[in-house]
Amino acid sequence: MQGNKDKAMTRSAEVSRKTRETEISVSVHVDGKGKADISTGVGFFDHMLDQLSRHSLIDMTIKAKGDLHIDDHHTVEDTGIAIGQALSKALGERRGIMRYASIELAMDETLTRAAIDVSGRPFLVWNVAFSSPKIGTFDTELVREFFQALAQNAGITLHVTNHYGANNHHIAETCFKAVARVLRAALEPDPRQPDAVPSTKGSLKG
Ligand SMILES: [Mn+2]
Repeated sequence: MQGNKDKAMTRSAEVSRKTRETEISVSVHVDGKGKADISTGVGFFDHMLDQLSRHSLIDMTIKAKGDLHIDDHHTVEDTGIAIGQALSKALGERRGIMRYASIELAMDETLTRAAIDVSGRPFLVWNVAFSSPKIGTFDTELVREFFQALAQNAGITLHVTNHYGANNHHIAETCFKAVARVLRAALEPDPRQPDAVPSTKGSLKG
C-alpha cells in the first residue's frame, strides 16, 4: 500500500469553470509552500486570496475573468466554488488527515475564531458583522458569499466568529487568515493513522 507521505505529494488538483458570468481556472497543491499566483480583477479579493494561500501553505494559481462591469459578486462567489471544488478533488478520500482544527486569530485590534471539520458535509456558520458595507470598492457582504461557496464545494464544515474588531479590512483579513490556518492544521497528515479515514463511518465524502 502506498504510504501517506507519497500520497501527500499528490494532493493537487485543477478545476476550470466557465459560465456566462465568469471564466475561472484554479489549481491547488495542498502540500505546498503557500505560493500564490492570483488574478481575479478584484484587488482586495486578490489580497485576501494571497493570505489564504500564504497561511494555509496551499499553493494556489487562480485566474478569474468575471462580469465586473456588473459588480464583484459573481467573480467572488464563483472563485469560491472553483477553489472548493479543487480542494475537494485534491483531497480525494481524505485519508490520513487530522480533520479538525480551530484557532483564535489576532490582528491588531481584531480577534476572529475559525473552527473546521473536513467532514465531507458542507456547512457554514457565519458570525461576522461588518460596520461598513464597503472596504474600498469591495462589498463586505461578499466575504460571507466566498466562504459559503468554499464550504459548500470543498465539503467542509466551517464556523467563523469575529469576537471584536474596529477596522473592516482587519475583520475580513482575520477571517481569511484564520480559515487558512485551520485548513493547514486540519489537512496536515496524522502520523498516528496515516492510511485511515478519520471517521467511524469509514467515509468523509458527502
Ligand atoms: Mn491587509
